[in-house]
Amino acid sequence: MKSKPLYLALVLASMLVACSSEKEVEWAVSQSEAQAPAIIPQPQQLALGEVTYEVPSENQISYTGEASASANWLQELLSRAGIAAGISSSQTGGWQLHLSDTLNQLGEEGYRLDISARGVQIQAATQAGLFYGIQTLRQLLPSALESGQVEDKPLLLPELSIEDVPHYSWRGTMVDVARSFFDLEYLKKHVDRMATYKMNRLHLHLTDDQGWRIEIKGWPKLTEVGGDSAVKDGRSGYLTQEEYKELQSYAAARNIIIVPEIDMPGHIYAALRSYPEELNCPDYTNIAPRRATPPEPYTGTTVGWSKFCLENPAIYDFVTDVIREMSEITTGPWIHIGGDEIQDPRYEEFVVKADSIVQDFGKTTIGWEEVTKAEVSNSLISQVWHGRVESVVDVEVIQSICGHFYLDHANVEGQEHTNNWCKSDGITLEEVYDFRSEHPRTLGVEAPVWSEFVITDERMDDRFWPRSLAVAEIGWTAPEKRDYQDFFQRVQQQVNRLNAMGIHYHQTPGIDWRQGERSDQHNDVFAGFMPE
Ligand code: TNX
Repeated sequence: MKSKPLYLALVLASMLVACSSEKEVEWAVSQSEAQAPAIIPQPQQLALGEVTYEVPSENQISYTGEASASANWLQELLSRAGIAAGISSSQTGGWQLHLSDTLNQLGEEGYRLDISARGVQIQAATQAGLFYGIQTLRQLLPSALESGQVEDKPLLLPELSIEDVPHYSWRGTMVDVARSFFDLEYLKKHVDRMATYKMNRLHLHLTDDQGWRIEIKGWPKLTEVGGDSAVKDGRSGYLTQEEYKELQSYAAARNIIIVPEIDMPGHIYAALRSYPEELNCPDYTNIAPRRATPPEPYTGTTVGWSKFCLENPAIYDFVTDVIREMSEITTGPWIHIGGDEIQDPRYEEFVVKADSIVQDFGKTTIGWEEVTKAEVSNSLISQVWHGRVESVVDVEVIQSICGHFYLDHANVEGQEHTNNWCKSDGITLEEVYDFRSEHPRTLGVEAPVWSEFVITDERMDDRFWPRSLAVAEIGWTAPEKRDYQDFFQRVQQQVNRLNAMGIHYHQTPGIDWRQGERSDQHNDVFAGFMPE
């Protein structure tokens, strides 16, 4: 152990002599990371000690309970820091993972992290809690680890004690893969990044007028025909069920649950085009105004003009088959039925039936807030996006209110290729951060990126980052602990990590983005890793 004054003096001295050498400047930066943790999302309680723990050369990870997967994660993190550590289930070892249901006060996802002269201990009641303790530890290590650059010098950790429990259980993002397709590789990257900041729900908007992106074995033309189109200049394609399941396992290992959305009864042209006979009314009266007629694809961006032929009972066979297959391949408890932006006298009847079909397959329904105009079951979860629907049911809500969370809107006023219907001057980092929920039944928050104009991976990165850092903190940190100025400072201290990770973030004005060079590839300490 080094005492703090001595340690500070060393850092300062190295900074003074470092100006001549870039390598030593980096040294000072990463040491100060160890000294002043700038964690996002902000932990609920953090007590910083006086001293710094120097990781010894011999290391051992020990675990209790069913924590062997967590031991694998920690071993991987340490090995990326150049530290070889064995794993044992004894109680000795400088790295201890303690899983026990006597820690129930930490809830489903909370953890305690203690770093002292005796070593590092993470405790939780669940694997998810241990995973998040490890993510916090990761943020205490030099960001260069993300890109695999092990520095040849002792690893220092600050003496501290953290007790941390999330404010909301739902901390999500949504990727619209329907207007423009995003493939398995991109979605895994996105999952890696979400996990770093303790986000836990990935909603996939799988279907819309422009494309159908999930294989349904009983209705193969959905992807053969409907998967082969996209918004103008966008990417077509689809996920096979195998790819969907692979993403789902990859995400589950990182405590992220996939929430699949099949948007119905509107936003459905890709399906109408794939099965024109089965799903349309005679003369296509269900497509109005007629923006496209099967077999033409639709490549525009207008919404609200297509729907199923709701008076045709056969559409319910289709809906049942699709929801059955989605339920079979989905391990999470939810199926999202969309339900937005459509007028029809039979709309409410449809939504009530679709909700009950989802429940028949053992899942819980989510819908965009319009579905609460209908007498749906009280287990349904409403996703609020404009806040104008007067709900006739008392249900839990996910907050995606567009003026804070629609990240397809501009980062700064006038940014090209953005939607602007909700807020014409864009949504700044601070405006995202300022969200506070007044709804007593708020499950949490979710930020969508719609892909009418987001047709490349770089643009998707640009819309999500750094604003997702604000979403992550709103989701995790108690409202009374949130402070924008403090958050902003911590974002500044994440820059070198975002750069090392190769995220194509938006260069939000006011932040100095020049710390380290942005890697030109996806890096993540845990990229591709799966515990045994
Ligand atoms: C509204 S939000 C939509 C989407 C668009 C988005 C563009 C919602 C349920 N519907 O269809 O892509 O605005 O910002």
